[in-house]
Amino acid sequence: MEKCALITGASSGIGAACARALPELGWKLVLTARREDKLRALQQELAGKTKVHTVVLDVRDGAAVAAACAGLPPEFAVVDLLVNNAGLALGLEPAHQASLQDWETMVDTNIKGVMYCTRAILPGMVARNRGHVVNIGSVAGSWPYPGGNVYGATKAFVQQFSRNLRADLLGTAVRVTNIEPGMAETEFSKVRFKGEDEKAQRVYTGTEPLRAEDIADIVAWVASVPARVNINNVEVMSVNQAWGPLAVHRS
Ligand code: NDP
Ligand code: 8X3
Repeated sequence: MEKCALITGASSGIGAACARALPELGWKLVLTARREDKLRALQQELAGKTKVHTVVLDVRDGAAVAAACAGLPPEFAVVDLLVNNAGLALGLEPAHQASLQDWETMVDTNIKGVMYCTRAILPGMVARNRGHVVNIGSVAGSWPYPGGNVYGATKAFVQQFSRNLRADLLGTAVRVTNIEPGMAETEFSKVRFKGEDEKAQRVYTGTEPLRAEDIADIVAWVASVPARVNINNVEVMSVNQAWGPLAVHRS
């Protein structure tokens, strides 16, 4: 039986890689993002591999999320895997110089978007007593770094929300996983630095970061383990990334 996965932010990076990885495991797909052309291209690429339904959706719009999830065509209406992947970082300025608008966009996307999508899909999972919510958090949710201020805080929300979902869902067969990647080469830095391509590219120069496919493989794995197993969280970095020492200011 084909099961249905709904992926937010499927138009690039990790979300698109998940869309490419899941069909091999028998998943049909609902792909959502704001960029319709990218969704359509991916739908065409996957034709013949699985059934794909696309929905142009801005996860910041709670009413639109609720309507989209309630209005899925019957063939895609039973979502057994929700991948809350849509998200972004904007800017790397220290808190006293950062843009308040950027902060609001990150909160609206990374926090409220995850809330809206989860709240729309989860009741069906609980009613059927099966399903899996996979959130794409970040190492930034656990580990601070200069300029990570609100972005890291949104991912800390995702981490604790994931744990609290598990607490609420105890006694059901619905699973929750938070995947916490480190640096992965996607459109992430291009978005963070608002199209400053050279600055974005410098993030990855001279190193080998994670690839979107590496995270998609983990999504596929956590969704494939036996139903009795819940992978709570997976923190993953490139072998070229690790923690730094605590910083000390000396005058
Ligand atoms: P990309 O920029 O390549 O992809 C981000 C995706 O999110 C795009 O498909 C974009 O689609 C979508 N998106 C952004 N805002 C919205 C919105 N308001 N509504 C709907 N979709 C939206 O970056 P990544 O693939 O790297 O990012 C995916 C997730 O992984 C994010 O949550 C990110 O925080 C997380 N992550 C990334 C890491 C990295 O180093 N790359 C490391 C750790 C976590 P569109 O613009 O078409 O709407
Ligand atoms: C993305 C990883 O280190 O750029 O979440 O915040 S990092």
